[in-house]
Amino acid sequence: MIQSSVRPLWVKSEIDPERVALWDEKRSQTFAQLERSTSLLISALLQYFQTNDLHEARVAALVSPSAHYVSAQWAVWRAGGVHVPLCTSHPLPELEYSLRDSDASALIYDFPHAERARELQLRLPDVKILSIEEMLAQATMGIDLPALEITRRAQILYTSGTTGKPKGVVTTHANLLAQIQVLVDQWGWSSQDHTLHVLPLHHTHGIINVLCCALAVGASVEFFEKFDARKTWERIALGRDKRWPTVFMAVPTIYSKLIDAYENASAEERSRYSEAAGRLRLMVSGSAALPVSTLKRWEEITGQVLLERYGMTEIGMALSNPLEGERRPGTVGKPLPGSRVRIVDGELQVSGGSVFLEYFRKPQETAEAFTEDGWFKTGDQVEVSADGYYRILGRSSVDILKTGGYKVSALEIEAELRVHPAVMDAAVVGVPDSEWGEKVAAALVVRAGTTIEQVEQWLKERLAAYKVPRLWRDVSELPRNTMGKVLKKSVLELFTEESRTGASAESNKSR
Ligand code: MLC
Ligand code: AMP
Repeated sequence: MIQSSVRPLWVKSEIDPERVALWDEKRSQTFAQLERSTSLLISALLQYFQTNDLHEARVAALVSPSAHYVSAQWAVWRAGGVHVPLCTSHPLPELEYSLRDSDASALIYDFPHAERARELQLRLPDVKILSIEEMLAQATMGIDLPALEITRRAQILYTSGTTGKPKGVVTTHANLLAQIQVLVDQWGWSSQDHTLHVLPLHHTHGIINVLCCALAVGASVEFFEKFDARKTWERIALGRDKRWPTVFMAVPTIYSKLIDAYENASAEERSRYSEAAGRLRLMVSGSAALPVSTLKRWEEITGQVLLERYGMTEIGMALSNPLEGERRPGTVGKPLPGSRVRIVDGELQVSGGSVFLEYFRKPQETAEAFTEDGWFKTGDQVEVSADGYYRILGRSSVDILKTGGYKVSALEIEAELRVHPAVMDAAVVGVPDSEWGEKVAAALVVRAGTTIEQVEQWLKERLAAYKVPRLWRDVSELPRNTMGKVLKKSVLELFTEESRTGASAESNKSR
């Protein structure tokens, strides 16, 4: 299959170009406007690189949730490149790591991130930094589009694993097509849908399940710069230009924050919110386990039974409760068409067209992630009921945590902490938490004269905010077994003990 227009190949060709595709907090954009800016960016990109095809060169993007984000994404794809979306709130070392690891040739940025882009340029002089506003102003229309086979690499997303630094998950256009098509069909997306987009745009949930599925069918997407519970409720309760949201997707922490904001609202507001939320046609939860108490409370206040599903950056979505039929609390439903699943020693394994190609330039890690007969090993422990509903029991590795829907690696955080000259030893665990799923917690052995606050501040400049521990313990030594291995269960008890007794010593902080 070869794509002929500038639209990605999963965007239906019959969509009326005059339909509104995107809203951000200031303005709207039709599909025709989006295609025009995409064409300009393609022409600018090909001109900068003096080529008629980017041939899978990696082009990173540091762009706010906006029409600019989407036109950059479409342009990189259509010019034959690999899109590497970066997190706009990450500190410099995380951004630098993604640029280096993906061996990016260019970085597209928008105006709010100009300073960041300049700082990155100093660290990476070989990466071309391209202002999206300048590209749009200077480029001219009229380009020969490269022929694009769907087996080409399209996207790299960074995901934490059990080993070291995050790995780049490479998906092809064919993978993306498979991931999008199944959700469009199974969740009944149509051009009449309008979705509020509150998720980050450097992970698969926000990119594929919300943004791409909506645009694929001509539905519209309304971006929020950042999730805010009160703002989201108000937007749900207010039509904008006759647009009422019909679909909403989020991680469990977001539903929990929405419930809190609802409980704190006035009686008049609560009644408006309940009435409006009841009108949406679909509300989905995923990326982490949805507590049954959250599902039940959400149903009480909105009348909506959240559709819970299960997925992973490497495989897209594999299991889902149904659009029609029983959504069983505490389960993630049944295999989606196109995903084959099996359980081996309690672990879920998946194969099918949605499964990624490789970890970028990591053949060994890629080989280790698959069985000999080609099934992807998810690392999730599951069980299945007699009538086929799957339940996620937890991760096989204690070192992979989920906090606010973000996957983080305890080993990555420990390794970074050990770089600090005053940290002699460090152990990181996930402490169960009703709002965040897990809170990242660190037990440290630090040299006298250095405080936990100093280490925390230092870490914030190096790691993404969601990786920085929220709970800390200052200890004289870490619990170890006779072989010298850190006992993570005992480390966890340091924190659960703290929450049981409410004890909070001077140097042991919780937030
Ligand atoms: C922030 N805070 C945290 C925290 N993050 N506390 C504990 N643990 C965390 N992880 C605290 C801050 O310190 C601050 O405290 C307060 O919460 C608000 O901070 P914030 O940065 O404004 O948080 P907020 O924007 O509200 O972030 C919450 C969130 C965000 C849920 C919106 O975490 C988020 O967008 N998560 C989605 C991640 C996602 O898309 N995952 C999908 C991966 S793909 P104070 O005291 O200063 O107020 C995948 C595959 C699949 O998983 O299946 O989908
Ligand atoms: P990521 O690597 O960020 O794509 O996260 C994927 C992981 O999120 C999966 O391996 C699961 O551990 C977890 N996950 C996703 N959806 C669910 C869900 N509905 N319930 C429990 N865990 C989930």
